[in-house]
Amino acid sequence: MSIPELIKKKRDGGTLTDDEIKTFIQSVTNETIQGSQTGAMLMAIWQKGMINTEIETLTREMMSSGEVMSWPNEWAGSVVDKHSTGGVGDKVSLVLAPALAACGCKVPMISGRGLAHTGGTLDKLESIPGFNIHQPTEQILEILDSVGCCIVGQTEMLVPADRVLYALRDATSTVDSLPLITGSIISKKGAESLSALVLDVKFGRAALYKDLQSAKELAQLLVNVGSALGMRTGAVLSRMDATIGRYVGNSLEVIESLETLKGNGPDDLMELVTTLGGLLLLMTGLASDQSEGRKKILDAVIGGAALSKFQSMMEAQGVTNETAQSLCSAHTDYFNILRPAEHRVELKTVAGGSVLDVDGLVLAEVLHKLGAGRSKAGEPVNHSVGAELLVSPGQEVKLGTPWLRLHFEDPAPTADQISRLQNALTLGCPDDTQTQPLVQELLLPH
Ligand code: IUR
Repeated sequence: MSIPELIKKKRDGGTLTDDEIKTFIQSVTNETIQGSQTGAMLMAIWQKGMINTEIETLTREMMSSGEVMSWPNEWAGSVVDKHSTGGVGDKVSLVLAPALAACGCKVPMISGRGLAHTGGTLDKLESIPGFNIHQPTEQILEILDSVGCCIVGQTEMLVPADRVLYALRDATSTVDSLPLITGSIISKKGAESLSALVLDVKFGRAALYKDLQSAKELAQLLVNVGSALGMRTGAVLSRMDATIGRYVGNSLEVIESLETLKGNGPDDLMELVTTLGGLLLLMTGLASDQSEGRKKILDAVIGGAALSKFQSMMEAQGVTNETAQSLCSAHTDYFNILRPAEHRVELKTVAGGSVLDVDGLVLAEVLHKLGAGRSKAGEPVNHSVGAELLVSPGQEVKLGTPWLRLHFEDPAPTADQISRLQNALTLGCPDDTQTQPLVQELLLPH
């Protein structure tokens, strides 16, 4: 079938055969298809959807469009990774990767950059002087052998079809399609040849999906397709309304991650780290149940083994020994190493009451405008811009209590942005405090 015939078949609601999907993905990879044709096919998929077997084939073909990593036989069963659908203040990977390595896993974590209001693990790590996220495959192997974990960017050779499709999805308003999201996420994890994968699928006002039901639909599809590709795949459905932890912004999130690795982590971050890590240890057989898995991860963090892995990972990825050691020491002055923002301002409460809510989306949107995030792929970010939340839900505050410390440079926040931030804080009566579970549900592998 020709490409126009394939587009017509999907446009009219047909089911593409394995060979037809293969033809489409190969022509994307070889660049023999026109951009307009790819755009039309993406829109046809967005509108008509795909059945499960089509999604599996799409994902498999995308995965095979480039290099598929291979690992030494001794690592069989222990190569793991996690993926998050994106959040505000989401620094889980920075703590989880070294904690898993400390528990005996091999973690070739291939992460992404931030876009719009969501942050990216690679941007966070690049606020550490010298940290190099570009590592060729041979180097990744060496770091996994000596340290057990690395956090790197996608190499040119890994899933080239996704690079093309992702850029065109952005340009054709076809990002929010379940088959296309699944193909994109799982093909990259499949190319890492993982034994086990855990997905943190978020729902809430600061998440890709606002409601639990849609997030669950995506989570189930990701689990099914990941399993079909031979990875033990589980998912966690977690709430994304406020921020994870108290610090948002690249450098600030590195600080909060290091503090967590030193045993001073906030409860919500620790809950996500132990839940996701516990599930992975269960799936690899390194724990006999979820609670043993959680405990092993907790011990690795509290006992300092994860911190020591993080230090070795920094050194293996280009940070000098002196800097890495200093960042990991007990009473470090982080801003001696991480560049501080030129200005700080504290916002004060305009009434008294009990802290009911902080809108993480508003916080992230304002920080994005102040330079902490990017609007288009390839734009630089300002690592120093961010915010520290100075209050926690349920806390009683008086009028004039500092509740947010903003770190900014140029541009400075406008009066309108300050007012948006002030409105992001909801105060009320203590009786109105509602605590909903952060982790709503787990989807275990079949
Ligand atoms: N992250 C990905 O890797 N792919 C996607 O399609 C989305 C997020 I949305």
